[in-house]
Amino acid sequence: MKLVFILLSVLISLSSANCKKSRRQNQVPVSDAQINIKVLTGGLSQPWELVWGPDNFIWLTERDGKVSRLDPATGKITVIADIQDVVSRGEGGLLGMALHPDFATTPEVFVGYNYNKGDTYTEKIVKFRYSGSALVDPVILMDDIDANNFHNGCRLLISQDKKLFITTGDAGNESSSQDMSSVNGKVLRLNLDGSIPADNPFPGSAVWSLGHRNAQGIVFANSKLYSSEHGPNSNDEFNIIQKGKNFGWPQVEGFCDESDEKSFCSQHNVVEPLQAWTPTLAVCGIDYYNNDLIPQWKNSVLMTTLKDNTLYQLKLTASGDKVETVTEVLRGTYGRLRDVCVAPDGKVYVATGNGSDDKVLVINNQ
Ligand SMILES: [Ca+2]
Ligand SMILES: [Ca+2]
Ligand SMILES: [Ca+2]
Repeated sequence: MKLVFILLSVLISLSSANCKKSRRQNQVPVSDAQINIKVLTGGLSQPWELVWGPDNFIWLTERDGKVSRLDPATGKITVIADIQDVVSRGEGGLLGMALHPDFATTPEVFVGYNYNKGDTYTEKIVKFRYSGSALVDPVILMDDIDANNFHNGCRLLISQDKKLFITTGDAGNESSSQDMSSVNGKVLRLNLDGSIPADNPFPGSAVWSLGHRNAQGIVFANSKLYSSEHGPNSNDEFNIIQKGKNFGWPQVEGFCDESDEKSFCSQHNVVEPLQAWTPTLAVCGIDYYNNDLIPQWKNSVLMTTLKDNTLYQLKLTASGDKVETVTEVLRGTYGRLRDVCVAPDGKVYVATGNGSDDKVLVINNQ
C-alpha cells in the first residue's frame, strides 16, 4: 500500500518562538530541538492508548472497541480485535492497554473498557491472549468499577516486577476519591492474575493511592511512578504516585495553598503535585524520553494535552523528583493530543483525539 505522508517539517527555534506568544500560557518556551513531524497514519477514530510492542509494532486502542497493531515503518494498521461489549459513551469506551513484560512466552494483553452491565455503565479490566492474529480467551480481572460519560481514568501500566497499575476516575462522583470502599478515584495495583498483591498498602484492597480525580497518564522512570491528572477548571496536575498516599481530590486542588486545603493536607498527609496548571490544559497520556536521538529531551516526560492541543516536554532534575523546565514541543496543528509513546530508537509517536480522521504522528530528529 502506498502511503501518503503529509509532511510538516517543523524546525522550531527559540527565535521563532518569541513571536506570537500572547496566546501561550505562562510564556512557556518552545523546544529548540531540531525535529520533524509527519503523519504516520490517519483515518482512526479516537485512538486512546499507544503502546510500543515487543514485536516493534505500535499497539493501539480506539475508543469504539478496536485493538490494532500499527507498523511504524509503513503506517499499515492491522485490526486484531473489535471487542463486542465495549460501549463508547461520551468519553468512555475502550481505553487503556498494557502488554505482558514477557510477551514472547506469555502473550497477554490487558485492557480496560466501559460496557453496560445490565443498566449500569461500568468499567472492567480484561486480559486477552494474543493468538498471533487475534485477541482470544478473555478473562475478567476486575469488574464493577463505576463508569460515566466522563472521568473514567483508565491508563494501564505493568511494572518490571509484574504488577498491573490502573488509574480510575471519580466517574462524576467526587466523594468516591476519598472513599476507601470505592475503587474509583484511585491508582490501583493488581497481580497479573487479578488478585491483590500481599504488599499493597491497604490489606485486601487494590488501592495503591487515593484522592485522584481523573488521571490519564502514567509511566515508570527513575524508579518513580509519574502521573498526569485532569483538574476541574483549574489545577491540572503532574504527580509522583506513592504507595498508600492521599493526593487530595476533591478537598484539595493542586497545591495545599488555600486555608481549608492546608488543614486537610496536614491531617491526611496529602502529596502535592510537582507541577500544576491553571487554567487547565487537559493533561493526558505521558511517556518517558531518555534517548540520544533528541538529546535535549533526555530525562524528560513528554505529556500530551487535549484542550491545549500541545505536546509538552517536562525536563526532570537528575534525581527525577522535580520538574526543571516545561517546554512546548508541538502546538496547535493537529488538534487534541491523547497519547504519546517513545520507541526504543528515540522516535516519538503521538495520537490525536479529535473524533474523526484521527492520526498517529511520528516525531524524528530531522
Ligand atoms: Ca501509552
Ligand atoms: Ca492532587
Ligand atoms: Ca490548591
